[in-house]
Amino acid sequence: MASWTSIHRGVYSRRIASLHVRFADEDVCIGPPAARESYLNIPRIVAAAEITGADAIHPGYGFLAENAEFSEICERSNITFIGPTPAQIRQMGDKAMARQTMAEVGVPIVAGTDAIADPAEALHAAEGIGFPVLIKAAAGGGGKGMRVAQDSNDFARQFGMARQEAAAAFGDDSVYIEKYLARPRHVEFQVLGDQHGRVIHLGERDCSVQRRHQKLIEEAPSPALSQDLRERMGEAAVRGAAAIDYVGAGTIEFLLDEDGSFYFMEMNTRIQVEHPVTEMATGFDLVKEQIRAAAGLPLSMPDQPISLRGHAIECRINAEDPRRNFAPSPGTITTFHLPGGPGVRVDTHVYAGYRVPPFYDSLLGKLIVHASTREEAIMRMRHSLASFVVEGVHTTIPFLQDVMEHPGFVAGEVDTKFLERMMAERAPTQ
Ligand code: MV4
Repeated sequence: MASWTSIHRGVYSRRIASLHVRFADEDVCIGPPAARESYLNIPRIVAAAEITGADAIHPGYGFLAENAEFSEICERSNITFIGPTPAQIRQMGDKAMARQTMAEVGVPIVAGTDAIADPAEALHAAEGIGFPVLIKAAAGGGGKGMRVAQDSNDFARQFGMARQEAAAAFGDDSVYIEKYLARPRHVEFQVLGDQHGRVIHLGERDCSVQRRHQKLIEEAPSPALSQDLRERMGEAAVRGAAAIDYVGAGTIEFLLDEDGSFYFMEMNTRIQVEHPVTEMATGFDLVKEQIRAAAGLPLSMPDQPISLRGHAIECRINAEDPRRNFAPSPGTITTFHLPGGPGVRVDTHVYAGYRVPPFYDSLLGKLIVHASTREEAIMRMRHSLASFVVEGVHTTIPFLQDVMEHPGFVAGEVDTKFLERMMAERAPTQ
């Protein structure tokens, strides 16, 4: 077992490799399976580019995609990093600094603080904001290193824990405080910038259906936005990205409160797993735009607001057992039958005979459907999930089918607590 970049030369069997490796003209072994020794090992990735004479690296959406040092080393090695500059990655990687940057250009942020170290000062700030508050790691993101403090008695303990967890997870104990919103939606805007000073947005995705900060289902447009709100949020997203002269594909994540207020949460300086729903609903190829931007070409969209057409939904198909608390289910896939038909897209790296390794994220593929209305998209998704056959490993398909039948999902009434509620409803029958 070894790890490959999609350029490979070599002595290793390609028979069991991922599809992108099998389709590649060349491939290079970059080390053993442990990510730290391969996919996260910067010298090995740069060496693979040098061996093959690659002039650019697309970092994907994991591993080194938001690593400023990696983008800097690429730059210094005369390899184009297909993504933003090291400075842009850094400015958004520090979540407390990102909040400040957004506030300066008038993007709404949740009531809160800058990075704060002194417990007494922090308690005073929390009392000013009003409980409950959320203590977040400045170096965090995606839900890591977050603690809720319910009241002032609880605060010192949660503040201490948050700092400890942040230090352990990120080697940086900086934290900041925000007012805790109880049931927000996760609504994120796709932005694109080029090297000629143009920054645009391509509408939003609703990613409220999450479990333990892992997204399971994403859709575009969000069933929660009016056209007026979409325009105001989109304008804020562009203002935020333009504030750092952003180049490439990025995402501005917002929390959308029950009363229709929206607040900047964080910016992801990479293409995201869920980008296909935006591609389906806009008709644009986001990876092509990333490559154009990195090459210094202008974005290819005409100079007019981009509208979302119809409705797109993505389901993430993971090798996990939903009946065993989503435990990873590695092993050999024996049957792999894909759904098809109009408005159906599957992005995957696997096939029958492929062995799902136990070392990485359990994503097997993404099933994306597009239709003229949300109702039709849901029907198309139900039919596609029913004709998606995976044998040999457990998958999240049956669980996704249950979500597609849930009255709350069908009504578009999803927030970040939706799955928790749905699983509590089901618990007695399991
Ligand atoms: C919040 C919040 C409520 N209030 N911030 C989770 C991931 C990280 N990016 C920030 N997160 C949250 N920040 C305030 N002020 C609730 C969450 C949150 C959440 C956000 C989006 C999607 C799912 C979530 C699940 C739990 C908590």
